[in-house]
Amino acid sequence: MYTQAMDTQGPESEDKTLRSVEEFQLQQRFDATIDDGGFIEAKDWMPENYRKTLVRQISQHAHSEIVGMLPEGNWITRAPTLKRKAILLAKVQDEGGHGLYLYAAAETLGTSRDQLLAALHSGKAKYSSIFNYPTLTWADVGTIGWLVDGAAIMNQVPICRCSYAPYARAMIRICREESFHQRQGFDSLLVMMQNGTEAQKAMVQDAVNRWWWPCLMMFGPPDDQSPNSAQGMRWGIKRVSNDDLRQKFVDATVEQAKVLGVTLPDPDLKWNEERGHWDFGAIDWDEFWRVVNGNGPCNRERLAARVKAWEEGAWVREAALAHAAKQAEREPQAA
Ligand code: FAQ
Repeated sequence: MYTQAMDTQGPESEDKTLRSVEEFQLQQRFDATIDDGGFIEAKDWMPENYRKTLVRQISQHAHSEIVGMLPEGNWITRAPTLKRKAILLAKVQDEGGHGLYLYAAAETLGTSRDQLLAALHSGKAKYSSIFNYPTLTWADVGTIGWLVDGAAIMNQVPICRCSYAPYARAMIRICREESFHQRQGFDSLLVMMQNGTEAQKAMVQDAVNRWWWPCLMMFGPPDDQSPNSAQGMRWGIKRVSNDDLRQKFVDATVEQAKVLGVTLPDPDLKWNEERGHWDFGAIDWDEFWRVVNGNGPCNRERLAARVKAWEEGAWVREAALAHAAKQAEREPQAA
């Protein structure tokens, strides 16, 4: 029960105290759910910073998916066979679908899709650094599947247990599809490495050389330089740290590289018996921040492509709205 003292304090202060006591209880319930490893639904009370953090991360993730359609989309018309073209088309469409699930998950937190996209188009919102690198040859497409989707899965599987249930649910389906993406990329490279000409093998090695380090950067800055990690882990949004995920990715990929017959471009890559992990060389964090801050090889091109697609799609949005308005007009008559 609220205290008697509040009865003597007049309506304004009473409201304030009531609100704070209620809020305190809501916060306690929220903390207990998080501590028990439970899930928060869209209708549940949540602290404002939890909401903001989720909108930030989920929308960045959604933007990454749709900007991520561009580097591979660049090769749809030039895929070497009908089979590879069909696979690539399906993969790029999947990435578009992932963007839509994620925008829908972000919208449940009270931010509209128009607001989210406006932040992307103005350059205010971030998306994954990896999609600011060019796809120079066909081997880049296979390498993106193998390494970029491989890194994405490593990061995304723990998000299937994220404390925000709509995000966790979206991730389950996304991870299943990403796993097909990774396999098709590996398969495409394996065919070239096993049956290809010397020039094709060299093309694969060159692609791996260019994508390896940017892939390691995908996991974000080192833990001790990651401002969002501690709170993200506390809230169960992040389940595994940036550095731990990066290490897991290196450990898994070294073995896959052996099967493919490619060399990973790191002279410091060495098995560490004591740690039970592969040691790897220093990452160029200056390059990472340059790319994140808009100065990577393709940042301007990627953003321009998204803005163009948005502007050229205006008539579709207008037509859909006009159709919905007409239907709404007809419905009462039908009733
Ligand atoms: N690129 O404090 P932290 C895919 C930013 S999907 C750009 O460690 P946090 C599928 C970070 O936002 C790939 N910015 O941040 C696909 C923060 O800035 P802010 C995307 C980055 O959030 C495959 C600042 O640095 N996946 O590939 C990057 O705790 C093939 C400090 O960092 C996701 O988004 C980066 N790489 O951890 C599609 C997964 N790293 O916001 C097409 C969900 C960090 O404070 C083709 N996201 N930053 O201004 C996450 O797991 C996390 O957000 C991290 C970053 C791990 C990315």
